[in-house]
Amino acid sequence: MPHLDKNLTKIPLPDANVWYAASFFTTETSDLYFKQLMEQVNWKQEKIKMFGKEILLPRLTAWYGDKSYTYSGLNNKPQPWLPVLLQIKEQVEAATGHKYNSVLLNHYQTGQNSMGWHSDDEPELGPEPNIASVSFGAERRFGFRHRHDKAQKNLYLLIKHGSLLLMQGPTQHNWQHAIPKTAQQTGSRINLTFRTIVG
Ligand SMILES: O=C(O)CCC(=O)C(=O)O
Ligand SMILES: [Mn+2]
Repeated sequence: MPHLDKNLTKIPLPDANVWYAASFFTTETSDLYFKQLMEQVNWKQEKIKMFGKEILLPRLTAWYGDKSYTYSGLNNKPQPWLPVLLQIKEQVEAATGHKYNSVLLNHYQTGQNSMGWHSDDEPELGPEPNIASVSFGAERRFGFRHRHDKAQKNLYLLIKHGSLLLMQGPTQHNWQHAIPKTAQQTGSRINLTFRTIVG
């Protein structure tokens, strides 16, 4: 299978450009980042409006970076970069060959926390967004679902502690992704998606 960086392997998904490195960070480094992010990030459970009703997001979130960003109707005012986030960003930029100016963080506290099917296709991400996704903590299933071609089967990856997943090119146009709930006993998982807000 083709390789981008020494660790990144291409996922065979048609109409997409997705790369994955299961052990992007060592276990030791991943344990340290997990602890620092748990303690230092300003985690909040946000309320969003859905069908005219206020609901709580089923996970904790935080937004850091240089630009604000509208997502699920929330205008996310960025918080200034933390040193740990800049450290991770630099390594991700070197491996993926892209620069990022923001990061959205998600903290899934149990298997009941989740992320519904969506594409990261907001206009401020530009026509072909580069989304670099780093995960620490519990392993969770990450699903891909084709947006237009019913013949394409869903694909599920088990996302590892210290891994990197890169979605680029036409991926967001053609596929949605999600973190489904699980009935299994699952500890905390933290995910960081590095993005570039244009304009
Ligand atoms: O937690 C994940 O792996 C996915 C996060 C995600 O899709 C997002 O933040 O847009
Ligand atoms: Mn996403």
